Amino acid sequence: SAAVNQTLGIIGVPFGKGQSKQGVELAPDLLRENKLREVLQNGDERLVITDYGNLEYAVDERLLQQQRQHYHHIRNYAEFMACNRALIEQVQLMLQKNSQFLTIGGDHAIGFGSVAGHLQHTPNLSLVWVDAHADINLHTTSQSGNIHGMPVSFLLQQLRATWQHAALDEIAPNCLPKDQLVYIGLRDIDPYEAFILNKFGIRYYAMDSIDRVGVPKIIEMTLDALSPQNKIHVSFDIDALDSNVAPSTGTAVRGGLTLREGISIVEALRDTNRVQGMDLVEINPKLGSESDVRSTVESGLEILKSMFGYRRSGARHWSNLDTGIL
Ligand code: EXY
Ligand code: MN
Ligand code: MN
Ligand code: MN
Repeated sequence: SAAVNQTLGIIGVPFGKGQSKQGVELAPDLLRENKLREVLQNGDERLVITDYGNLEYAVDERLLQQQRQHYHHIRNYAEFMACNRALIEQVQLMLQKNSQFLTIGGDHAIGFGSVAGHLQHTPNLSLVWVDAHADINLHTTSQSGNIHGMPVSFLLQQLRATWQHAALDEIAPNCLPKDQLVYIGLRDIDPYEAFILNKFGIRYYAMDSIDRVGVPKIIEMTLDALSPQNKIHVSFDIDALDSNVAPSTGTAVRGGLTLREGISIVEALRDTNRVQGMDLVEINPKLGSESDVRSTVESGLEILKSMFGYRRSGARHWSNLDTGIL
């Protein structure tokens, strides 16, 4: 069924302090330069796109104090919180004015604010996290100290207590129930992350399950698991794709999704008509050759256009099509 007057808000979040490689903060503007808007629009006049530019934020003394007192052993806690606090507000603003939103990172640390903002607007939300990684470390389990490996732990009721000094109930009181999260594409899970996933019975479809049953079955199981009334948030880490189609990313892992599998996943989710928010994160144009960057950006745009406009089976929305030819 065709969407009627879809409105899409876009926010760029040039945040790269969730990890330590320079360049990921350049992705929002690079995607814009590569015709993000035109690609999403895809000639459909009923899709109204508003680009809200790049998110700005300011660190305050309270966050610096939390960092010094409780979170000094992980990197850039204060910046992370300041950025996500602003993003939580921005997402709610976008959803007041638009039927859908797209958050462009930046690294995956912004997945916290994007989903948390979504949850404040729409408490009955389901989350599909498409990634090579589980991003569910706690500050006490992370080996790297990189917060882009932790955002999911800020979202789940059951893990929130481990961030007890972060005042999460003030900025994002609504959390995600663990049964409304599904991961797809995992292939690099830390030992403590595996422990957490299994302890809470969190549903995850790692690459080996995709090998066994294929994407259509994975999607079927995913949708069976999620509440059918819920809106859906899709957080898409470009490193879910195989590094041959998305090489320019900070924590590439071989053996990932083909571009077709990635597109299939996104198309199937889109066809539920329940996707209300999406993130695309971790594209790093400073990594790899020029052609690596080009193919990574192209893959990212393919994923986005399948979510918001284009159909491989042929567009049915061309309102300005001259049908007088026949
Ligand atoms: N699990 C590793 C860590 O916590 O450092 C690697 C995380 C990579 C996270 C990328 C964004 O998905
Ligand atoms: Mn300490
Ligand atoms: Mn990630
Ligand atoms: Mn990842």
